[in-house]
Amino acid sequence: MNGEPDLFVGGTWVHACDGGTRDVVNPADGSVIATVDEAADADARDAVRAARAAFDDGAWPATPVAERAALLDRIADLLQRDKEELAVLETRDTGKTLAESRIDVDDVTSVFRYYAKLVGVEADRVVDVGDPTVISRVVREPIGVCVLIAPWNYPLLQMSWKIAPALGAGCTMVAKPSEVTPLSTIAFVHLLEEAGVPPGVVNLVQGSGAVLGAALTDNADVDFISFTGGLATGRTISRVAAEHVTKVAVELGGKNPHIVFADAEWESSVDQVLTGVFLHSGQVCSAGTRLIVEESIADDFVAALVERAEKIRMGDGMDPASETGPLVSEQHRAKVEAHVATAISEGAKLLTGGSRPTDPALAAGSFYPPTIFDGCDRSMAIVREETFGPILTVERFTSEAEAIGLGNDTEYGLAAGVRTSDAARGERVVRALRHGTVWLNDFGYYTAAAEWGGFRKSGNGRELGPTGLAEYQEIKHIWHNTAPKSAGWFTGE
Ligand code: TXE
Repeated sequence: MNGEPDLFVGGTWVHACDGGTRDVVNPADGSVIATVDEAADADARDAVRAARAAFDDGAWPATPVAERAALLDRIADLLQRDKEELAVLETRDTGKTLAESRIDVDDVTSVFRYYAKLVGVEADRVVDVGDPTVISRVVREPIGVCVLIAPWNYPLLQMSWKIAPALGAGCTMVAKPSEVTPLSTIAFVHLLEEAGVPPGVVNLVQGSGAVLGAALTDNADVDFISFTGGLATGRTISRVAAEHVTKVAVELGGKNPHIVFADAEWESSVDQVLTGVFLHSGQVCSAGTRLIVEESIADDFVAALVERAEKIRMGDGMDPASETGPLVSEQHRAKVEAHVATAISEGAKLLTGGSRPTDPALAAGSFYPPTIFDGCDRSMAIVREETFGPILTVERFTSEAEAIGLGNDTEYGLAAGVRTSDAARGERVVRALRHGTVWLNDFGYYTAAAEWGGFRKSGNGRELGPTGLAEYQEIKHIWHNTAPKSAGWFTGE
């Protein structure tokens, strides 16, 4: 960063082989906050080779579980020691508020602590095969060389959801953060080095997916790819990896319904629908972007939302008065604006927002205000496609079956919320929704111990929880006969 090498290959910090660099921009004011090395294809290939060598010839895959767990705990300690520094980097790079970045570092810490405990207790399985001379065991082994590709909305958090279980399982890896937001990951890899991660176990390259994609994903030396990002990229990676039959887990965002029944508790429902969609300016894969509200309360509910949305304070994430920051980049704001224009042309009724803020203090940043559209339906792109911005659409229903139908009427399936004071109905609806996480009378929360991932086009595989560790493990069945004897099938006569 700023002259220091930023690529970490085989335990050494190096510059890009072709001298490439990229300016990193603070989206709150458009200023360049750092210049980092931008890897070339050859750098990514070196990184995969280093990870391969560390897996095939290094000690890490067979390091005792207790040592791996101790390393994860040390990483958690260092995260807390450097919490403020990491949070500031994250805020300046992504635009999110400092309060949110601090929460991210705490969450990341809890993920390392969780896997530090879990790797020690996940036991092998002994299977009874009906023959007392046979000891049959099912054991878990590290899957091998992992490529970890993260997006820009939660750079440190998304990468840690991958690195923690990968390290815990005994894998080696190449991490590639988004080229838009590499800073916290670079700082984090310095922490991993300090914590004692052996050379070659974690390698880091940053740069454009288009340039590095082939080396990282179309590569027979890679055993597993964990990707979080957009649907189009997830499809490409899955297709390319299939050529090598490489295992892939992808988390590809969502178009998440938040269903509000007329009997829902009013204050918390208004508040959480608002937070669920406008937190981090809607740049959240599980953002509740589709409000599906019972007709009898819809007008009043939407009016209350508009009133609250117009009071949200936008500003630089470093300013404690800011409740939400800018979009991550000018390029991303252009995408959001294009979606809004299409929504208006398709007949959605704009209630608030819908154009850049006029406050001169926000003019240099890529800010976009909370925006609400009423009168929406599935024929509209704004209801079907992920915008990844502060846009809420409103659809109405009159029966429970209709609410469930609308909630499932999406090609995605990452997350959903249901709000009702009728417990039996709550249970019926959460079970009927085809989404990876469903919140009942709450929204947006997760824990390291519970799986996270999508149904349908929101992806496959899971992060967090025991399944998040299992993704990084191969399963081996060991059949051991303690009293060897002939099979007796071919008689030899
Ligand atoms: O994502 P990309 P983008 C959605 C959101 C957003 C859209 C596009 O709707 O507007 O995706 O965002 C790397 N081989 N989400 O273009 O391209 C890339 O460098 C290997 C949802 O920023 O998918 C980055 O590190 N890697 C999401 C990562 O993929 C490649 C969070 C994600 O970038 C690659 C972010 C390739 N061919 C955006 N091409 C979520 N699920 O939370 C790109 N990359």
